[in-house]
Amino acid sequence: MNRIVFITGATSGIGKACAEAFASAGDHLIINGRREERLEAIKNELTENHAIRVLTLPFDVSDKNTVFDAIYNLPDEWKNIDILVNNAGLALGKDLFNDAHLHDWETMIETNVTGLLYVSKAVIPVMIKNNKGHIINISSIAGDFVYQSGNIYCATKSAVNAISEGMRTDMLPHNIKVTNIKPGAVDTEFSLVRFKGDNDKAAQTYTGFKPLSGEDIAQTILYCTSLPDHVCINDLTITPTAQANGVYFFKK
Ligand code: NDP
Ligand code: 8X3
Repeated sequence: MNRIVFITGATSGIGKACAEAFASAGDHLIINGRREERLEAIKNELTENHAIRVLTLPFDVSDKNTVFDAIYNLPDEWKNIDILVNNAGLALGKDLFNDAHLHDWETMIETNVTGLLYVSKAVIPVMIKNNKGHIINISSIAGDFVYQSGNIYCATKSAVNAISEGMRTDMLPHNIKVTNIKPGAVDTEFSLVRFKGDNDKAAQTYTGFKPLSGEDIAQTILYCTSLPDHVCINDLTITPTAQANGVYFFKK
């Protein structure tokens, strides 16, 4: 569709699937993540298979100066971002409040909340100038349902819910849509990261039912961005059929 789509956390999972979905739709991509070699591989693959342009923008979303430098210094042909997908995020640990590590809490808050704010603050001026734009914030069902040992991860996603509402309200005069997506269990590298490389624990998260895939979420996001100008999906909860909410699953 020839739009410029900026996706944070595009090196795996939902973000990578978004890059593939938008590329298939003919959009041009700015892809971010910390793992530069993965970004380059994704760029090569997407530009080989689609008639689109891809710009890699490796940075840590929680590094304030780097975020603003990278976005303010985008080449002219990349400045007019149409869609921002604030996807970069993580859970670190699944520990009771009293056992959890402060450093894990800090990293989750800095990435899921502060990083999302930095990237948004840097991108919004151009959307205001253009009097159009669409920001997709990847929250989670965990922002609505606090489960045992989810504590601060859930808190960061509750914060994303509130931030989305605040953004949407304040961006009304500027014709900028804000869509808050709340997925349930999606089989990505999320649990591997959460359990710090423990493959068995990560795999247990998705046993006994069919989880969502990154592509399921990406196709939903693509749909949200394909609606007429006057239509905005504000909030969208999407779970596997075997998941009723943040805590109830039917597992075989
Ligand atoms: P993945 O671990 O597969 O992907 C996470 C992405 O975020 C990676 O590309 C990673 O890239 C990037 N990332 C992490 N930290 C940073 C950082 N500091 N700066 C820039 N990029 C970063 O997990 P998912 O695809 O599942 O997660 C994507 C989003 O979806 C997250 O916000 C997560 O909270 C949310 N979510 C996930 C669900 C699930 O069940 N999987 C359910 C609900 C929401 P790199 O390491 O290269 O920096
Ligand atoms: C990820 C979904 O339920 O593992 O946001 O927290 S959950």
